Amino acid sequence: MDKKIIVSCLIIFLVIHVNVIRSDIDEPFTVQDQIEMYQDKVEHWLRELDMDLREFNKLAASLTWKLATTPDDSTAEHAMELGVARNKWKNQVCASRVRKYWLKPNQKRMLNLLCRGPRFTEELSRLHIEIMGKLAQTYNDELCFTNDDTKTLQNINKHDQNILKVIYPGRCLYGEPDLERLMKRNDLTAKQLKWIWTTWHNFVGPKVKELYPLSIKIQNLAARNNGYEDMGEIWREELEIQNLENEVFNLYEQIKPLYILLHAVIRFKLLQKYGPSVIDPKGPIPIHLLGNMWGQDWSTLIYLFDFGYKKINLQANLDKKNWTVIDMVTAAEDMYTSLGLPRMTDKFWKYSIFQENSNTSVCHGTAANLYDTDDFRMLLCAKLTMEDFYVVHHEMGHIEYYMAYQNQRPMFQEGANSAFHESVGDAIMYGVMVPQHLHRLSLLSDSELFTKSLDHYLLLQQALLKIPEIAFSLIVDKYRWDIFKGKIKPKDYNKKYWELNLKLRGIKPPEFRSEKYFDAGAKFHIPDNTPYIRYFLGGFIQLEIFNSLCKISLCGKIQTENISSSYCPNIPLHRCDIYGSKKVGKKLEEMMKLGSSQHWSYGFQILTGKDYITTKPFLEYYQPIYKLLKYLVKTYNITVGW
Ligand code: X8Z
Ligand code: ZN
Repeated sequence: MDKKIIVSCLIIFLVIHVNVIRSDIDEPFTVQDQIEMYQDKVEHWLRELDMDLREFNKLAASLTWKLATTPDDSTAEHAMELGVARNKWKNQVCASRVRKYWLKPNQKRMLNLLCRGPRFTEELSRLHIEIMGKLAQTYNDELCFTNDDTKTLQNINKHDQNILKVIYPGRCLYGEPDLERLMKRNDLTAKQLKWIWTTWHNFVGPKVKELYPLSIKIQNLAARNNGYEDMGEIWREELEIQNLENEVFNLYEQIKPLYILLHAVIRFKLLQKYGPSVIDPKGPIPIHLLGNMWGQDWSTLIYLFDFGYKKINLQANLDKKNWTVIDMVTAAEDMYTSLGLPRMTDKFWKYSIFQENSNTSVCHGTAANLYDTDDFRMLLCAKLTMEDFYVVHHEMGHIEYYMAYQNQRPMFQEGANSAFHESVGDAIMYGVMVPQHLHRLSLLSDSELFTKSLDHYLLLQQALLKIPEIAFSLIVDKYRWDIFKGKIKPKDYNKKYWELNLKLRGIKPPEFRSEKYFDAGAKFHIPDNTPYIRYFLGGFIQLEIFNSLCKISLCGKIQTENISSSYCPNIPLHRCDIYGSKKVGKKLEEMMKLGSSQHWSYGFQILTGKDYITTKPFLEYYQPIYKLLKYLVKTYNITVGW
């Protein structure tokens, strides 16, 4: 649609729909009558706002998709005009005088959700959109190697010049997925890994730092303009958890013993591989050795463990299957539909992008809700790997959530909160990573299914993915909350980032990193300005959900502490096969279809029988790994801590 048409349509909406409820109600009625009439009037107004929102959401989603896949200047301009118009509309709607105490609870909730958050003036909103666009683009820039780059690499590669065949002068690579994938290779030397890590961080961090402090200032101005202390307060408010800042540290303390043991054992294994000249046996782990650019997912390090004479290797089994990426998506869809959840739509199959080399601008896994009938899409640059098999399930979880709440009014077409949205796919993935289902997918052979060490192998695979992610996600947002508060200043960005890494997860950079760099800026969600504590909370919520789904599949209903069924088999959580249970899908859908119409605790109660998040299922699931790690520490006299 032409930009001018969009904007003029929006202005018509504004004139019609804003301030309708300003007129006062006539007197000769009882208070109850007046309240009811007022509520009706407000309802009428809200229905009109619904229409506006539906239109805004649809236009914004289609522009965001275009920007992520085939960006051009005119789409960016449209997105800017739409953003400014949406902001103006919100400011006007939220300036309306409303008697909140007379509203129905859902009306109050709708207006609260709509009017919370930053308040941008038009000028600020333009600047904000422009800066955010540039920041996000920085992350997607290609890194083209010069002669000098390749020379330094050749010095490193004295003995094996060709191992990094992909890097030569003039060659261009992306951070995601190209360099990210190189960091996962276990055939590279520590020096090569360090080279890749520093090349990416040196390339992207400084560019992000040029704009980042300004982006913080703009967001804080808009936050204060609506009565908040800073933007961090707004980010936390979205989760609707009292005292979130303390609560997350409280949760982390409970799983820290597990993290510290995993850290100790991994450091020990890396020490065996690289030797004490590369890794200090008692100190923090250098980040480039962890099999992941950001040290957030250590699952590629599973090869360091020996599980007896019969080595299980899921990746090797996946390779043998000759699947395409599409087959992976179909297998994920089959998992969801087996639970009675809806299939992916025709538009999903028509418009989604799954493959690597698809020439999209963004390669970070994304699930898009186009807010148009049956239009849900996935954007991935996937290869046939177990990691991408996980990402496919993760993104499909978002899409099932979109589908479940599509009949809610537009303001409630969101997750219960962002952490719930991040949890659905991962809860289902816990159900995929059980022996029975992997065997069903022929990712485990008949004989492997009865291997003694299978449980340990699968649990360790999950532990290496999930436990480091929890520590990382806490750092990423603690860091940004402190930046928003002004406790961390631009001149200390890097120092403070590495201090947090050292303190909370015992990880250090490959070498001293000056303030010329901005290493946090080399992670997608920083230039993309996406809050990250959702993944921290999600780490616990997904196991709360999976635990409950498991009980439903086994016993037909949820088990609460007080009421437990007398006839319910006691199967360990990591062996719970939920595939095919329609009751599971029904219960999950019951929670998901609420969208954001209720506080998250309401849906959580339906699903789990309680209204608060604990670490209990998490600790229960990883209990065998905790024991295994303790055993390894004792047997090999491994140093713990850093
Ligand atoms: O960003 C994602 C998803 C999209 S919501 C692919 N994740 C986090 C990350 O990659 O850093 C999933 C796990 C953590
Ligand atoms: Zn996600």
